Amino acid sequence: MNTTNSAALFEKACHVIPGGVNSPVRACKSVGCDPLFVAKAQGGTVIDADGNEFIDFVGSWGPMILGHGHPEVIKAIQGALPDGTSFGAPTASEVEMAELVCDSVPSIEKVRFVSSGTEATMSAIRLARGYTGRNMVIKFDGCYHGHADSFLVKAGSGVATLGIPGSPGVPDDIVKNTLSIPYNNIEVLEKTLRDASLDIACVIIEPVAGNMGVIVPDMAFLQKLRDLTAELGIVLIFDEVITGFRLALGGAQERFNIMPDLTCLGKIIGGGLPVGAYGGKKEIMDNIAPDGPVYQAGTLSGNPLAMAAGLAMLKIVRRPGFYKELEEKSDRFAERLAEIGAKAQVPIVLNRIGSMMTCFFTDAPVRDFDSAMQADTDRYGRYFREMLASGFWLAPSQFEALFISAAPHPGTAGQGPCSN
Ligand code: HOZ
Repeated sequence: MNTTNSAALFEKACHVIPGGVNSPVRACKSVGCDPLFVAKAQGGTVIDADGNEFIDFVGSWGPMILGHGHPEVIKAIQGALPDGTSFGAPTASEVEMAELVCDSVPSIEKVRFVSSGTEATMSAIRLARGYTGRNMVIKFDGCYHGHADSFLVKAGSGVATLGIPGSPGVPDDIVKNTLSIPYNNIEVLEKTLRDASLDIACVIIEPVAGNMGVIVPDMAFLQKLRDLTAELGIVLIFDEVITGFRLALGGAQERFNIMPDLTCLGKIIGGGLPVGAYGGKKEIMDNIAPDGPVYQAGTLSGNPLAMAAGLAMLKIVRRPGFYKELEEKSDRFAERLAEIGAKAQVPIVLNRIGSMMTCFFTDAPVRDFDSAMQADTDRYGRYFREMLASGFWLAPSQFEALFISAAPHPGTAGQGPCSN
């Protein structure tokens, strides 16, 4: 594969951008190669700066559930463009978008838009602290909630991929208010939440972990978490930045029928443009300024182009049959992957729910951060490089998810779900 242009761009980038990339996992360090630079993407295909074509299973780390450049999303952005790109004032489109989100996600009664998933999670814990008057945040080992100070304790995603224990620059005074406990462990959960000395404001969890590879929680664990937090007056936050509008229209909470108090969203709701959101019960959301004293703001929040893209995306995924068709497509893909894995005669555990999955190179079940970390990351690196050479664009880390999109497979004439 000719990668001359990508190599030259990376060389130039390293002089002016730390590590040559604007987000660490993109550097491909853990899979033993340099990054390819993307020139464009269309449907289920990504094309690099040298003209190499790949079938895309990253989908920009989750947002591109329709594939790239869906005509209705592009048309919506083009339609909004002549009217202006930012006003810093309310618009009709953000009201329509808020109505669609409240209507789609069962536990959300009111929603505030921000510009990224990180902003959504950091705002949600501030709100939970303001609402309860308590300080401590409980998270789970290997879950990743963006890069705000409070969350960089035993975090997944790039922090796990690069083997970084935490991060310099995060004051001890902040980290002491975050406690990370094992995912899927009911005993530790109950003991921790019942410890009154901890002054717990909230528990934040990925209701399906996607940042230590995909790990589906035991339903008994998730239900216990809901029951205990309700009993103890602790705010339960679902970080559905990945799972929102991915596992069902109403996200993991709809799929599992377990409702959090607050939900964080991102990725898919922006239709490929930068949008995050946090929402939940009116009683809690009404504490946000200007209605209440918990301050949170943003010049580009509810940006008109991003709202246009998000609205177009949500209107498509809300069409009848969208998630059923995506599920069936993902079933077929996972079956094929399992067959190939069986033939390869290497230890593989495939964790999957809906259109998100991870192939772990290990022979033991992967149900928490410790078991995920047992996976053979060198083997994943070899697998990644061989798949890339064969035309498959995968996440450059064992500790991420593979996403199936609704875009038609390249080379097939068929339409994706609800493409009309
Ligand atoms: N949440 C994504 C990782 N699972 C973000 C990718 C990145 O860090 O760039």
